[in-house]
Amino acid sequence: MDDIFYFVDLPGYGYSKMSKKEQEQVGKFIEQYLLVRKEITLIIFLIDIRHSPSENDRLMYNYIISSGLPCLILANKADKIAITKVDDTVKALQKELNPIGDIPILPFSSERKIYKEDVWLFLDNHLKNI
Ligand SMILES: Nc1nc2c(ncn2[C@@H]2O[C@H](COP(=O)(O)OP(=O)(O)OP(=O)(O)O)[C@@H](O)[C@H]2O)c(=O)[nH]1
Ligand SMILES: [Mg+2]
Repeated sequence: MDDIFYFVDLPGYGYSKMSKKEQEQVGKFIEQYLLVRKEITLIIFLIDIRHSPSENDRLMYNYIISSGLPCLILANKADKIAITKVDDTVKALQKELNPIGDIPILPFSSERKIYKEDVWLFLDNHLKNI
């Protein structure tokens, strides 16, 4: 992005139709990548705003925490719920996943521009402080 930083999209576990063996290989790759790549300054972890964190979400969340890397959680697909419910839903997710509140959760939607602004603000701020 503007020769300043990279977004690196890692494979997820949601929609990917992989065999068990492939999943294991991908898991090892991600583990290695997060361990070896010293330039990583932030993990952006996308979850679905419509559901309580799944078992996989919790595994991934715990893994990210144990990596010690800074993390921003995005509650994605915010366009799929009523706009009036977004703030309370994000608060509920925060309580469920990170009650201490040291890992921020922001609403997001690939479809709605309104949620992008706060994410850019967060990223600007984060990049300024590393
Ligand atoms: N309505 C809506 N649909 C979305 C949003 N984000 C992603 N999707 C849809 O969700 C599906 C999966 O999106 P992907 O971007 O492939 O999800 P992913 O997390 O990268 O999937 P994996 O990497 O395979 O785990 C697609 O059909 C997208 O169009 C969103 O903010 N709103
Ligand atoms: Mg993907």
